[in-house]
Amino acid sequence: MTLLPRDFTFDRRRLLGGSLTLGALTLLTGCDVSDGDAVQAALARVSAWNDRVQASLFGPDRLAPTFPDALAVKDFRYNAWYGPQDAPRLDPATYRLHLAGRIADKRPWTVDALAALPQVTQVTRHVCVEGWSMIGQWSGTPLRTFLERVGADLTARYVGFECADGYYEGLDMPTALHPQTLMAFRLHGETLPVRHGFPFKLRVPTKLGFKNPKFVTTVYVTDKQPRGYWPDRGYNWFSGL
Ligand SMILES: Nc1nc2c(c(=O)[nH]1)N[C@H]1C(S)=C(S)[C@@H](COP(=O)(O)O)O[C@H]1N2
Ligand SMILES: [Mo]
Repeated sequence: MTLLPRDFTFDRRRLLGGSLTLGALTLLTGCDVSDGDAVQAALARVSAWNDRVQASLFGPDRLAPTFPDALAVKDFRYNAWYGPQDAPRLDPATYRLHLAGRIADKRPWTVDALAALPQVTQVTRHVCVEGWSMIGQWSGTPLRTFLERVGADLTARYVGFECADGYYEGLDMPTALHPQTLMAFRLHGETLPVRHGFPFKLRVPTKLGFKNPKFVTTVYVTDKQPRGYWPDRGYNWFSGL
């Protein structure tokens, strides 16, 4: 397949996301920009439209670019709405990953059991909506392998995640089953550092950084679109790259 140059992403996002002026919005939606609720409702409709267009533009099998190991940054940048010293410190002895929703075997998983799953390594670019990106090397288990192992209903529409810091996110099932979507246990060959999400983060290279939840404590399968921490604060839910 041909990989599109990165500029394409930004042009497309500008086209789909940022190019509507208030005047155009008024024309499109017929609402007055001084009417706050109507503007919010109209923006929500444009955002939902964005999600639908993106879902149809990004085939579920489209692969994110991968890079040589030498380009992976060792001291990976940290991000959350709080400082790294406040990142939740999950105890590997007592940690359990809880399973909920449309999953046949809901027995909780220990860190050791997770670590025994088959793992792959990939070098991909993480793109944060705040304006930085970085190439990293993550190792872990394809989420698909895990979902199959626990008897998740793969015909359901979404997989949701809850995190130890109160963060929450969700993926559409095609993205959850995408071959590059990993439960990442290692960063640059080492156990995932606390600030980067120990014991694991979802590494989703076809999505913006905020759709990569860290410190995951619950995975659930559902037909109802899971809410997301940043989507609840105005970002697009789909946020494909
Ligand atoms: N639990 C949790 N996951 C999270 C976040 C967070 O604040 N809490 N921030 C998201 C955002 S916006 C980014 S850019 C990445 C940052 O991951 P990193 O610290 O490993 O670079 O984590 C994502 N996942
Ligand atoms: Mo981010």
